[in-house]
Amino acid sequence: MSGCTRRPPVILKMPEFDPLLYCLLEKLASSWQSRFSMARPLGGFCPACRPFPRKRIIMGALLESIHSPADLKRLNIAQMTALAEEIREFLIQTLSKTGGHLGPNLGVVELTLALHAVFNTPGDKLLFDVSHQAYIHKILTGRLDRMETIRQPEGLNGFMLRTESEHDCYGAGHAGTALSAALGMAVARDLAGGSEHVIAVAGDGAFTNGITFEAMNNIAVQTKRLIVVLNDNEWSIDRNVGAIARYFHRIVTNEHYKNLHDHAHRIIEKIGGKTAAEVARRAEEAAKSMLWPSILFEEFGLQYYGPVDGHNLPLLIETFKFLKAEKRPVLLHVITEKGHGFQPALDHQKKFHGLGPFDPETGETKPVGQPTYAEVFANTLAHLADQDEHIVAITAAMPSGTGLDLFRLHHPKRTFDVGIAEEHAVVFAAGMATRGYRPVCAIYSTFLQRAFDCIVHDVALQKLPVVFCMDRAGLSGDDGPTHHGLFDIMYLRGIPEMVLMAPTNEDELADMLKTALQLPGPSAIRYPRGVVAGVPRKSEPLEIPVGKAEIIEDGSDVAILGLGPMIALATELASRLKLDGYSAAVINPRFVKPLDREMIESYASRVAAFVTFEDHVKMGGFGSAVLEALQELGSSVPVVRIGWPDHFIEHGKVDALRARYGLTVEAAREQVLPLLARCQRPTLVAS
Ligand SMILES: Cc1ncc(C[n+]2csc(CCOP(=O)(O)OP(=O)(O)O)c2C)c(N)n1
Repeated sequence: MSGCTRRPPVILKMPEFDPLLYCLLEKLASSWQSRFSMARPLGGFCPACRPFPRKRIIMGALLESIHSPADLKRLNIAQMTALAEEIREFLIQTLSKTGGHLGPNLGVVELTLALHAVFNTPGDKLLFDVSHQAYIHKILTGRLDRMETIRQPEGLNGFMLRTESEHDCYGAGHAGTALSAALGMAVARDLAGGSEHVIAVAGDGAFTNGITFEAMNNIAVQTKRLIVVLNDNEWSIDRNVGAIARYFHRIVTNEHYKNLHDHAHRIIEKIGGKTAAEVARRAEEAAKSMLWPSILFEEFGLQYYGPVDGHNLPLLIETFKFLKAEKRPVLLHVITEKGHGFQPALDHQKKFHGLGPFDPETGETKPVGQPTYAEVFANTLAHLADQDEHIVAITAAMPSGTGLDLFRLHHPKRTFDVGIAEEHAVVFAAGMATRGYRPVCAIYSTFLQRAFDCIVHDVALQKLPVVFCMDRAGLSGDDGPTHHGLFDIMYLRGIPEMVLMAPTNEDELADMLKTALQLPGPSAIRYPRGVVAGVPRKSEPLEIPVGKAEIIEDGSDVAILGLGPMIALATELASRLKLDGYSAAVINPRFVKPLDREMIESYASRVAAFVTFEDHVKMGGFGSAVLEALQELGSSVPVVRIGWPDHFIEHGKVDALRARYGLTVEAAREQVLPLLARCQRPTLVAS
């Protein structure tokens, strides 16, 4: 069992993939006083070693010595290879406590080491698409000692942030931006007469995104020097989809690839001990031998190199040295394995894309107990689709996140994963709706932002009955500002024809889905990340009257409206105000649009104040809708709006951030009490 745990500095190369032989040799090597380690062949371990046994060392000696990319550059190849293993170990250990994007980062350890060994950030500009795979970049650029704070309150962000380090030249979190931003930097450099290199690393998933192709359409026209690295692991979060993914797959599985790769490998092996000029010549030879005609990229004007083994550090380093001197835009196709070196991540690719804390030995996570809103949504939709063959479900590369992989089990032919292509997803839905189908677009609130114009122009303007199911509406917590779903009310509320709902619990989510699917025009339902409220469920969802709020409790001093799960705060505030001697109404608005104006009018004539709670920015949100309605009704009853301020909210724990920004019962009470005291006598005096 101990055969897989050694990671000392001298590297032996294994010619063939044979896990059993590998482990035997490794055991032998370890008995030679740990002087040797071997580059593990791609994927898999011998049966005796599963699951991957590891001696838990938080930080190896090499890793400890890395405080900046300059420290990395002082290491030789053997040390860098050993460092790669130390980094893997460190990532597994650290993320087992913090959670995070383990699989993507394990896949780019060698790639990131090679990039930092060859290029010089912050002078050279290194961009990662989405940047969920930038943990190694963070480690190498002076953030090693803070890695254990990643995604934790006050800690490092899980993505690249321009404010976090001078080495983070571009922030991201949404997919498809790296090539455009890199081109912008390259063109800015050209205009300013600079000489820095610009390198964009983007996954094969990012190449399903329109913006990536919009950038490719421009690269060769705009600059002569830009390096694009296609990090191809055949996975998005789920398996990558579409023609581009198939195209990449065909390149990689082509029989010539292996021959070319072996040839390049031999050349690189022979480089050791040569003069600088000879090294350069050999590197060029190696890179050229990786030239493989790719009509797609060549037509875009990018010189294509690859595919190369993304876990072969010497090969990557020599290739980047060669590409650095290229005087035309290039694309290097790198083949990596998501989760490389950690068997549980290889066995469960989707789960290890991004996850919470896990057992570092087995990869197991704690069961969540309650179902999630995503699961309730998907199961309800599957049930409704059993009764209506026109219901179809669309996801933009998030079948597991949105729950649609559950729907797909029941209705595989009516499930469409279109890749990371939110705009296309919406227009595709519009097209299906024109032909009598009832498309449901399951897209996270934050990613639907991409498709705003398509919702307006293609869906709403044509009054098409597309339903938008927005998971992760509200604060997303650990992921931070790129992923908080805090703007959807603001961007949907102003669209004519739109019906916008927010359920307070899972049973109401099912009712709203049923209701939405009966509507003649567009609608949207926003619901939060995570597990449901845990209320009893009806056996059949019921339609609810459109534009009608639910009065949970009547009252005459103050009307408290809690949108969606924020109803819990509304109920609690009502209890507190009752203790203060006030009569508080608790209202579940259900609809942001159309707003229940009758209800608002009726309370406006009775109460001294309204309070609105929403997990959304205040500006343009639900409280603003109430204010507008009151103004149009000619009422001057004040509204205390509790929501997120005009400020990008950092990552952290939801409760702590709510407390910091005043989304609490206490904060609401402090604001409303003076209004009640001024306008209304307490109806009850608490003893
Ligand atoms: C616009 C947008 N839609 C969806 C996502 C969710 N998402 C995050 S990473 C990812 C997959 C990216 O795949 P790839 O680019 O191949 O990178 P890998 O994780 O495989 O390294 C997706 C769909 C996102 N970040 N942005």
